[in-house]
Amino acid sequence: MSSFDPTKQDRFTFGLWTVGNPGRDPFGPSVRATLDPNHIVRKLAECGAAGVNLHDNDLIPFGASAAEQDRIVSTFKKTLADTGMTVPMATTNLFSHPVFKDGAFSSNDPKVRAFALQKTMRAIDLGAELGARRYVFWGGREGTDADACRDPRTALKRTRDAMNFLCEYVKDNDYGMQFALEAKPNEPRSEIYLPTTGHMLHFISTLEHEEMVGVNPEVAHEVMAGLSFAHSVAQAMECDKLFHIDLNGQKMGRYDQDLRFGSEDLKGAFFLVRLLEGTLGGKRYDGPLHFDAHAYRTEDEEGVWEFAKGCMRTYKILHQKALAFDADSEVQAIIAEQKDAAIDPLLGGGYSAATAASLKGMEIDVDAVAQRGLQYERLDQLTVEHLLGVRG
Ligand code: DIG
Ligand code: MN
Ligand code: MN
Repeated sequence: MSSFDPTKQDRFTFGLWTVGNPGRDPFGPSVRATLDPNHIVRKLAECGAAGVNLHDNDLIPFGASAAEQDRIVSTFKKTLADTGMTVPMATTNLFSHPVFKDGAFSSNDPKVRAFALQKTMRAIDLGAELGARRYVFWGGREGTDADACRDPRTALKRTRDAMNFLCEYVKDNDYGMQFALEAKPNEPRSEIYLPTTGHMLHFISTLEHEEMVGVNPEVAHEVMAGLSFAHSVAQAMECDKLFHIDLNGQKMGRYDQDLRFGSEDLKGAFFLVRLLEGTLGGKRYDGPLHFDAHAYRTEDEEGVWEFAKGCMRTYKILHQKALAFDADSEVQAIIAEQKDAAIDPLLGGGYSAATAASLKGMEIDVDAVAQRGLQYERLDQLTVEHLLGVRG
């Protein structure tokens, strides 16, 4: 057993739809057979994952009878028990069926909005039955192609009404679930409402039960928006709203690639793991580490499991590198908090007229301060050398 072999304590999870992705894309059909959910659970357990996540229709075919659903769920629960795998997160597929072609909660058609609530309540029931404590909402179709189709403020109000209603549903049934909202800027719609984690964080503050609602940032989605994923996650952590996370890899300026974690921007992945694991100080993230990613279309089933193992192994390698980096005395010296006995008491302690007078009257030699070199070239070289394995 190497120190990079995943264990249940690592809290790694995969969605049924991730390793179950049959390799279909807009330019070609599936290249792999559809995998049975129970087979997926057993194989993920073998790979060292701790849990599996699901959309309702990843497990229960759309339109299945109640008897069919009971049979499927009963078999699935037995597989979970046999393998010790858990279901930390559940979600609703509100994007595949054509009825959602113009959105779900934000649709102009009240019948669609009603069906979206019905489908989500049933999926929440399923998630609760499987033990999920987090419920993700990804509004893949909540957006526009022809932007004149609705006032964007109306879309936000409809989404808020749905979130408020569903928070009440969870409270009414005492499910003890938290909601995690997942942003994406575009694809499959030209524009998706609430396109980044930052937009979601503000939206959450407008909800009736904002304490129940956080975010589920995804690497690929913030990178698609041209943003630093680690900075988006840091803002969510700083306000205690990182309720879940979707890890994967993404090239800047591409469609949503959902690549193996760490397979593209290694430095970005390193700074993310450093943040989540708290090696730089501050609170660490202790929720599920979910890989919302899939194998290349070139792969057979064996390649899919290599993909899954690679996601987890790279995360653990980067965690070890982050520990070494933040234990490096030269790194520590460069990033150490600068102290100033005269100024520190005046900053961050709030306002007073005396503090204002002291700051206004303070003599600061700005030219001397401006001349100071910050050693960031050395710091980034140290970062690169830790990543390249020649230091640490
Ligand atoms: C896409 O990134 C979305 C869907 O796969 C799912 O609804 C959500 C949960 O991870 N991510
Ligand atoms: Mn994605
Ligand atoms: Mn996702």
